[in-house]
Amino acid sequence: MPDVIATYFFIPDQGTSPEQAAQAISEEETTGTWTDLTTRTAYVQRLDGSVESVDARGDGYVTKIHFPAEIFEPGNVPQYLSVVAGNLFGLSSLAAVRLLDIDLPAGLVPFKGPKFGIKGVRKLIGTTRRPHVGTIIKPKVGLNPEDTAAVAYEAAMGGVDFIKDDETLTSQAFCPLDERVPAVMARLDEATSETGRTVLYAVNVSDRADRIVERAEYAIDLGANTLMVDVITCGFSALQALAEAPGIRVPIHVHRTMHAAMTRNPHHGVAMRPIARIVRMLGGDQLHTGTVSGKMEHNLEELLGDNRALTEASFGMNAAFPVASGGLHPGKVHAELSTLGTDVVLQAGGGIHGHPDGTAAGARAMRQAVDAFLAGVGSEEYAQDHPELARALSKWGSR
Ligand code: RUB
Ligand code: CA
Repeated sequence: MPDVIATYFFIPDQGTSPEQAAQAISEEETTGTWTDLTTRTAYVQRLDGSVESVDARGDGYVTKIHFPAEIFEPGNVPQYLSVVAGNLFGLSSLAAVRLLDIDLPAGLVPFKGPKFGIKGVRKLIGTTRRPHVGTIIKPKVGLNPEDTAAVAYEAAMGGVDFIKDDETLTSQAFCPLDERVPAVMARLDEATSETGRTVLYAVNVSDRADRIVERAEYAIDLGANTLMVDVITCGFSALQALAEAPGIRVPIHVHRTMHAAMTRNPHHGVAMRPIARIVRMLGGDQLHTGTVSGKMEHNLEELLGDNRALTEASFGMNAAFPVASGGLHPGKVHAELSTLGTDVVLQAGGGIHGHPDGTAAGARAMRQAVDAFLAGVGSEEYAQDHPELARALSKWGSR
């Protein structure tokens, strides 16, 4: 089997050469440690890592390291991460180190990928090419089940394709899942009978490892047509457990709350790219990768590459749907779509529920902004005969 190749940015500690620093990663994560070993026998040495390249970049260096495939237990992603994203982050020979990307051979990808992905989710909604518009129910916590359902109904009537719980809402006493899901689904059924359109509602089933599948199956029994998981706080294994559970045949929307603790520092941590690759492999149908113009810090080149990692041909897997979310409103739709393309879910929480005329008008304004983009018309011009868009632009501006 070909090797695993991992790419890192790093800054060596003072007194360590770039080559020594890269070698330290290779040794720590394969057969070495801080000193020579009498136990590193000849047959063990076939599992040595090797440094393919070290190149200067910006304030530091980029290295590609080969890890023999045999070190990895096929299918065990926590173990993969212990190698390529393990002890190396604490090595004192490196002042900083960031995992940029991983390249796995086919033998280490015995995963099916997204069950639905872009094509499957589009099929459920009945769209072919246009971007999807989603909303996060806001406030993120506090609404009771009945009011949550009323907000969902308004959003559906306004034209969203997708509605989701926020990352901090699971099953607290003020809005328990067993009351929320039936309430929301009943109101969405009402909306469907009035509009003929299907809307997905992603229920946040994030929970401890031994309960998450049961919670997801329960949500589906209550009518959930999509699930959401906070993949960093729950762990990649939680996503895999959901995606592979035989009773779970609905899309899985993957939120990445806490990711920025790893991804944001350009010198140290784990970039979004390996996270995106793993989420797709393990069966995430939709994944947050960030926005061009929203409220969260991002690096444009990385964002575009992360979306490509979700959508490009890879081990025969379906493409996962990139989700742009965080600080979006109708005035930002043009910037998002012109940079990210139309295979994207644009999500707005505040940018829909903060509309001066309420949620339904906010949803309409987002859809109108998308329609304006697809028609090749500027949003200001389109707003002249679309009052909801006009009201949104007058509150938030047109960029
Ligand atoms: C956005 C929101 C999401 C962000 C997280 O709300 O609630 O949690 O998408 O960021 P709003 P990211 O639309 O009101 O800003 O998608 O970058 O992980
Ligand atoms: Ca949120």
